[in-house]
Amino acid sequence: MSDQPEPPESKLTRSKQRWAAEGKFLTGRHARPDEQRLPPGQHLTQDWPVLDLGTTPPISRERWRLDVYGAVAQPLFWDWAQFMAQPQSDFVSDIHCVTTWSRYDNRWQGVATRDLLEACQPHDQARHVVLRSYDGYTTNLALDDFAAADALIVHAWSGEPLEPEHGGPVRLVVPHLYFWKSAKWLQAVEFRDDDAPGFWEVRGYHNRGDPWQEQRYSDD
Ligand SMILES: Nc1nc2c(c(=O)[nH]1)N[C@H]1C(S)=C(S)[C@@H](COP(=O)(O)O)O[C@H]1N2
Ligand SMILES: [Mo]
Repeated sequence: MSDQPEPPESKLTRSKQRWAAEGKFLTGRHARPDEQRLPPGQHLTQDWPVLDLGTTPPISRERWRLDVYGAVAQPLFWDWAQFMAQPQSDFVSDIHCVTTWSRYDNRWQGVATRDLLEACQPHDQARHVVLRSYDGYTTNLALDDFAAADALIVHAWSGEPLEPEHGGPVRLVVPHLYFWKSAKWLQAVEFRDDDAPGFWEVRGYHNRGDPWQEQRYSDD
C-alpha cells in the first residue's frame, strides 16, 4: 500500500462537490454553441429595461409574504426571515424578453424552485403552477418548467437587493422562457392539476413562451 496522503478535503471542496451535484451556477447556455446563445429575433442590450403593468407595489421586506398552496402536501406561508432561512442558490443566466431584448450574464441569488418543491411536496397529479404578484399580475407555467434546474425565487441581483422596479423584494426568474413568465413582486405560488392561463397568456401571448422556438404569440 502506498502511503499517499489523502487529497485535502476542505469545506470548499465539499461545497463544490455539492454544487456539481445540484447544478449550482448553471447557466443553461453551455448546452448550446455560443453563436446560438441569442435566440432568433432577439438583440442584445447592456442596460436592463423595466417592463410591467405600470405600477410598482410598495412591498417592504417586513410586509412581504410568500404563500405556497394548492396541490401540495405541505402548504407554506413564509415571511422574509423564513424565506431567507431556506437553502440559498447563486445562478448566472440570460434574460430574453418577448419585446426582443436579451441581456446576458445576470447574477441572481435566492431560493431554487427545486428547493421550494422539496419543501412543499406537490401532489403526484400536480402539473401546473400559477404565479400571483402584488400588482395583480398572474402567469402560468408547466410544473416541469417551474422545476428547471436554473429557476430561482430571487431576492438579489449582482449581489445587491433586487430593486423594487425589477420586482423586489422577491421575484421569480425562469431563464429558459421569455421573461414575462418571471413574475415580479411574487406573492403566491399555486400548484394545480389543470392549467390556468395568466395575464398575458389570455391576451394573445403563447402559453409556454420558449424563446428558441420563438413561441411569442398564441396560435388562435
Ligand atoms: N408582477 C409582474 N411581473 C411581471 C410583469 C408585470 O407586469 N407584473 N411583467 C413581465 C414582463 S412582460 C417582463 S418583460 C418582465 C420585465 O422584468 P424587468 O422589468 O425586471 O425587466 O417582468 C415580467 N413580470
Ligand atoms: Mo415582457
